Amino acid sequence: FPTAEWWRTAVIYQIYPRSFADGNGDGVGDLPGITARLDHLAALGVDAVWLSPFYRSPQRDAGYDVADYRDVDPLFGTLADADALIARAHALGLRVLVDLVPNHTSSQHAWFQEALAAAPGSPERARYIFRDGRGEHGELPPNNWASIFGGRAWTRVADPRTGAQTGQWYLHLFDSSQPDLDWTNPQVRAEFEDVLRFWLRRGVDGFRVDVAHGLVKAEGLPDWDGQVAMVDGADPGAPEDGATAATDSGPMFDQDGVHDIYRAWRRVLDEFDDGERHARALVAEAWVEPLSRLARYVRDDEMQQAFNFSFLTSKWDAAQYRAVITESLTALDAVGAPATWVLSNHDVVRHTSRLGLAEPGSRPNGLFATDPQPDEALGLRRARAATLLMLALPGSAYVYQGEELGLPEHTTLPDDVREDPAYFRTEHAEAGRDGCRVPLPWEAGAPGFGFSATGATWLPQPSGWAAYAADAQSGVPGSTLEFYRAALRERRERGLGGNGLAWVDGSGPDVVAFRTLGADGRGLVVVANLGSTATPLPAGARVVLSSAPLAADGALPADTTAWIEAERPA
Ligand code: ISL
Repeated sequence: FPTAEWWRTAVIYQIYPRSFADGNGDGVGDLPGITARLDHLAALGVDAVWLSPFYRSPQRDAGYDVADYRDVDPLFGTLADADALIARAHALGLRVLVDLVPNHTSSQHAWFQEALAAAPGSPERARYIFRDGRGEHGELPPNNWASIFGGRAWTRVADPRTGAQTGQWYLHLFDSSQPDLDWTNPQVRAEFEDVLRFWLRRGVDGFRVDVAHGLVKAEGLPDWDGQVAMVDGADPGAPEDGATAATDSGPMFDQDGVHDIYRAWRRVLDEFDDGERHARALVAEAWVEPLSRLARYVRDDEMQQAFNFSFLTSKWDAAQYRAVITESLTALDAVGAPATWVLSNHDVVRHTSRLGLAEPGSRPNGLFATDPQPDEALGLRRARAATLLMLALPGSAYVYQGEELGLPEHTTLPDDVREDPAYFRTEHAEAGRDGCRVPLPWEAGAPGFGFSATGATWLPQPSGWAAYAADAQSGVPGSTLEFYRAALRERRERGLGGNGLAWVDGSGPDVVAFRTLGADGRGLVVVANLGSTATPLPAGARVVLSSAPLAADGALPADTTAWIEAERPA
């Protein structure tokens, strides 16, 4: 591996294990399935993979409900399979990040089972957030907090002495099967530091930290009347120039005390530094605004990266893109951390579909069959344009599995196959996130498009997905897969991502244009046309890559990005 700070410019590919590839034919993806398909990722040209949780879990929230942090769920394989995956990835030059879920455990975790059996005030209960209820008989929840998945954030338990449902309440920011840990408890801190060491010893290169902004709650758990939302959609009240608005994240998120936890984790990772401090990375999943607040998670003695969701939640609007990019670079430069860019993940509507909606920010948490259907051709065109823009930006970029195939959201899932707790807890007001979690199509002609040898898939795939299959696109000029491969190859060869950018003006309000410089000293001009009419490129422009063919007269069509060789270094 070339540098200790590989993550500064890395392209990191998110694997959602249950939907990537199935090795044992049961219709659910697994670790051996992933290992067998890692060549696809090496050929794609990414630097690292991040695996969503594969730990022992009752799968009430697709593995984000962990019952044992030191074991692999039988659904996904064994610890030996995890070791084999890590070894194969490293042999291919891919770093491996694993997901860590520290905000809550599964209710099936041994600690929570012990807590249920123990008395109020016991050390067992003190690892979680148990409180007496309000009201004369404790029949009202301790405060008014709502779960991010809908419904209240508290569940009442049985009194362990009588067995009657008259006991204390426990806090769960997510599903009731995901009780929140109490991070003021030193046992909790010690346990997770040990879990980090467990996976570091197995060779992982770092961790994506789930709900990193949620671990510490405001003292006294005060009532709050603000809105919790799973994903912030385009805020209708946001300023037109697109700058992200400061939001009050409430007493459950982004408390100052959370940073001590990450400073301690940083020291744990440094124990494994092999003389290359910072080679092992921590990545915060933190929906925190404004970006100057997010930047606090990536100070030098904390994490290396934080997902910057402002790009994902941006409208298809050049002014907003420019504002988001400027604001991101400014906030992160101030702390010496790389910017990160994300367009999709397992929690949001795939950007191919999102960008084909009349209002790209609407319904971030899943689409119903009854919603206005996205224009898939337009969405894919914009998705490719957004990707080419993203891959030239300074910093690190994330690719969610299937994005390289141009996969759209599954917008017509039958309701009876949905599994996301958000669908149930909102009483179907939210469709939930299943539509972006559909098993990948690998082979156009095989049952289940080659996801598993038996053709089984845990969620149904749309019948039209043969055209998206990896083997149908591989080697086909102009396919989305070949487009991603070309862009990633070019990014790598030039060493893009490590330098800043300089805005290029003069192309009109609907164009985002900038110059940047590769590590090889070659300059690149990036022009993204987010408007509805073609825009001319500079005379004699040498186009390195474009997200769609140029017009006959050489102009850059609507919803298209081009990379142009810069005559002079940027
Ligand atoms: O906190 C939020 C808004 O302020 C949410 O957006 C939250 O950060 C997000 O829902 C967290 O998602 C992660 O944790 C969940 C899990 O269901 C998701 O899949 C995961 O990405 C609970 O573990």
